[in-house]
Amino acid sequence: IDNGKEESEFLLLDFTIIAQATGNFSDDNMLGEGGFGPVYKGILKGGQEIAVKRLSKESAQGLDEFKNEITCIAKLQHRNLVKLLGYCIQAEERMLIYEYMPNKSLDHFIFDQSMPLDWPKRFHILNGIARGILYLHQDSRLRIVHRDLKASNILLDHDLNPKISDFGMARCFDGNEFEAKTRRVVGTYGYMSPEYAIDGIFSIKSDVFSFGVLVLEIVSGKKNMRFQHPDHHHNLLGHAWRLYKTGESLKLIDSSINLLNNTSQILRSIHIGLLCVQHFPEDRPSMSAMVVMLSSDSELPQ
Ligand code: ACK
Repeated sequence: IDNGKEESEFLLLDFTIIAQATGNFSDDNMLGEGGFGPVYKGILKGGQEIAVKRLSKESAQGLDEFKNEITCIAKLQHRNLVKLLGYCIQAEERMLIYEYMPNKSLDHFIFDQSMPLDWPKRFHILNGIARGILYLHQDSRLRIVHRDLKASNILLDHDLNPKISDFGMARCFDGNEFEAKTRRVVGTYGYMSPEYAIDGIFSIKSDVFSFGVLVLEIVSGKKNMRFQHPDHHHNLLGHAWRLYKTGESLKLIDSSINLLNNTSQILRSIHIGLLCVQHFPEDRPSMSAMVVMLSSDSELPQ
């Protein structure tokens, strides 16, 4: 794999070292089941904590995603992307080794009411996610469309800094390519833009849509049901509009948190979410505009 880096920048790990680090892939060390196989926690001899994604042997599709993830992410480095430390290809084994993220995924924080995030933390997380996506979309050599941005793919470090993970479905576009069409629509309903879910057309603007869903989920604490159940069509969107239009219903978000200090930022975030989930991709803003809006202290744009 030509990753444009010296191989020595990676931990090129031997199977036996990873087996040792993860207690022989014991169930106790299993963090969960990922897109292409189980993920384990491990500790290297020097004390470094790692997360190991182990490709299930039977999945041929997984092998493509595995290769894709290495070629895509190996070139990238940003504080809001989970760092790939190395990989292992030995006999039948295929593994990816990542920095360990102790606070797991954002999913737990937004939808588990027992761990509510305060507003400054929520805004910090939104900002970090936006910066991570902007980096993917604006890399000088490549435009990278993640294609599966969702709360369970945003991992949190010690200080609850968000990092984007799971590049198995990412696609790298060269300088002249802006959108692509696929017959194999992969990703997650609820976060997929209409043009991608229906026609298989994806671009950076389909990531912007998924980001918009994430923003609305983080602000409202509600999971998007769009496309999952036709009866709940526009469930989150309707909720967001109500929150946006009636200052009164902002209290619904979380009455225990002092909203006064955060109201304009909350409204601005909902506004951003709604801009990003517009039906037509050309109407959606770019991530650079979103990063500027999220970090601005000015009042909500008219
Ligand atoms: O939501 P989680 O707790 O966070 O469950 C999933 C599971 O593995 C399957 O993807 C967790 N996971 C994935 N990568 C990492 C990582 N680098 N550090 C910590 N946990 C991880 C993810």
